[in-house]
Amino acid sequence: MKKLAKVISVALFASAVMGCSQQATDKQVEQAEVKGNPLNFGGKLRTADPSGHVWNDGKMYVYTSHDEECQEDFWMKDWYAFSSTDLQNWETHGPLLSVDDLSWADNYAWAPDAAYKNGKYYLVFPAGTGHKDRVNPENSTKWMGIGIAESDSPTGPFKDMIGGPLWRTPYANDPAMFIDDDGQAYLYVHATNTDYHVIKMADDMRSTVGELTKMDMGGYEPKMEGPWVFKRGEYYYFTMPENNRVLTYYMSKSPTGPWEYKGEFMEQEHQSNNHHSIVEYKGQWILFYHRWLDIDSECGRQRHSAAEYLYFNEDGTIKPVQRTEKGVSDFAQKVK
Ligand code: FUB
Repeated sequence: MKKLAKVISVALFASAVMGCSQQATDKQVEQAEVKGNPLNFGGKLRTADPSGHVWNDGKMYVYTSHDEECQEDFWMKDWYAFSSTDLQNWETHGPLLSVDDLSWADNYAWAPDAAYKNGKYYLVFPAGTGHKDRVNPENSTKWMGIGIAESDSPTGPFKDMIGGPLWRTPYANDPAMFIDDDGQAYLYVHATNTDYHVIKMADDMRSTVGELTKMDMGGYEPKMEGPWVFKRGEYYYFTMPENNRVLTYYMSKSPTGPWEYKGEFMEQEHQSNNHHSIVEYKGQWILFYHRWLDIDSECGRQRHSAAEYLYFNEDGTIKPVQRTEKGVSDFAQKVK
């Protein structure tokens, strides 16, 4: 009898332990399921500078630059895209284009943007040549310009349409293409002595029209990178990584200003650069950006694309956004 009691208590103990560990496993699965950031693009690709777009097929596409493992001084070679309908499960497309496909550049495949016009998809990209001498800047040979490539598909292959940059001077990168409701495409860039400028694109998207024109920024023009312009209701938003780190913005009733500065909506992290895009998908506004995280890395923090919901106040101003692990992992439930 004593023996039987012992067997029963061992069995009960074992089943209790198994129950607990099953609960722990369920919890881990649950936690794993809600983790949305960094975006799970699969594989070991490191991505940065995410540019989100929703095209006619109803999917979200994110166009990114691609960080080489432990790369030297942002020497980057190609661009990728990722598509999803729930912002949690992503399909990888690419490389869409590489600097090897260009006759005029061999490096610096930096922050891309994309556009859809006249039934064609466009990849707008910065690329360049030479090297930056950080010790003796006067010896630098680095140059960058903006290219434009075309495809019948949002995922390429993209072909360099003009076989050269849109212009050679000024040095420029970080293009942002905004197409207004009337179909006019505007190009904003980060350029030498030409930040806060805008230029119109020709209807065939193969050239620019007129000059780079300085916009009225209301008297506040800090150092910037990576502009991103979008429209919501009656307002246009000119957003940027101020000092290349803190996400800040201006508002206007026109895509060319005058702009009114509204301040910060995402603070900096790790004293490192950020680069973002903002897009509405299925009624939710989404902020794509990148984080510097040490994930399976041999050289410390590297860049990874991430996403958060973006909310607005009644007057159209943007609410501050926190970086989260959850990100937009519950998007499918949210928009059900
Ligand atoms: O990814 C290369 C460069 O770093 C981008 O063009 C900048 O905006 C910064 O993110």
